[in-house]
Amino acid sequence: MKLSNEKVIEFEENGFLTIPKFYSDSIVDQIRIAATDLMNQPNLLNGCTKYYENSVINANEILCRIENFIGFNDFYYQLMNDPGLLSILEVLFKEAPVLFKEKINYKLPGGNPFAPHQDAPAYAMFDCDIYLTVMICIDDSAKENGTLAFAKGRHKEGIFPVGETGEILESYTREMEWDLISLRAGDIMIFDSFVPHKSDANLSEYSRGLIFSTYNKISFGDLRKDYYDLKRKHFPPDHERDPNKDYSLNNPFNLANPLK
Ligand SMILES: O=C(O)CCC(=O)C(=O)O
Repeated sequence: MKLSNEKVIEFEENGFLTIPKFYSDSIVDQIRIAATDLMNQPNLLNGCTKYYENSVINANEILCRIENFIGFNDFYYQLMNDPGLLSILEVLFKEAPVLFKEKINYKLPGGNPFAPHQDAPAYAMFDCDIYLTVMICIDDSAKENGTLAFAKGRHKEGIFPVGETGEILESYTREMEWDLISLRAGDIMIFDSFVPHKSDANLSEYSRGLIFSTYNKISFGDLRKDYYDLKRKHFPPDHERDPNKDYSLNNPFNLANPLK
């Protein structure tokens, strides 16, 4: 698929763009099966990383996110390195992209909100100028199940001041106009690392699974392994944690997240 000039302009003006029905129903089925498969994987030392949250509707601990899984799942490796997808990112970057990180946010019923944030401060340990994230909808994503809202056009203002969990200060978010983005399974959205975004809790009975694959420009190098080595050290999954350490505050690897 070739990105039209209108889409490129939309992206430059808003900090994001959407492409409806990027994946066919049969690919969406495969994406969903692979996501369920990962969800059911046991927590292994040095395996893919699972993070949990406390449900907002009952006392349960529920799976929030899986990261660092393409080494364990060839289907997702191919999906995220698909030449058609990479060629779209190349138009936006004006040079070739390389995968930086990947995650699935399952947002199961009871999943928490995400505070308003920009992604750029979460990747500030590297000196890339910008990152692009492709968000793939596994499920329909709407207000009821906690879809994302974006502050259109506010990606042009650099990094906003943040509090101790990495959330943009309320004195700034209050002034922003938030565009709630409803999407269908199979749609994709691409956004840059400076556009502020947030999401509400999932108070519905339907999951809101979204896959996020983030890329940097190849001229900054292939940083994925370095990123995940650092992340494992500073924000390991539960079963690899030091029980005497607090990982929650001022941690770029746990920025504006509801993760435990
Ligand atoms: O999944 C969501 O609701 C929010 C995603 C997000 O902004 C993040 O993971 O940083």
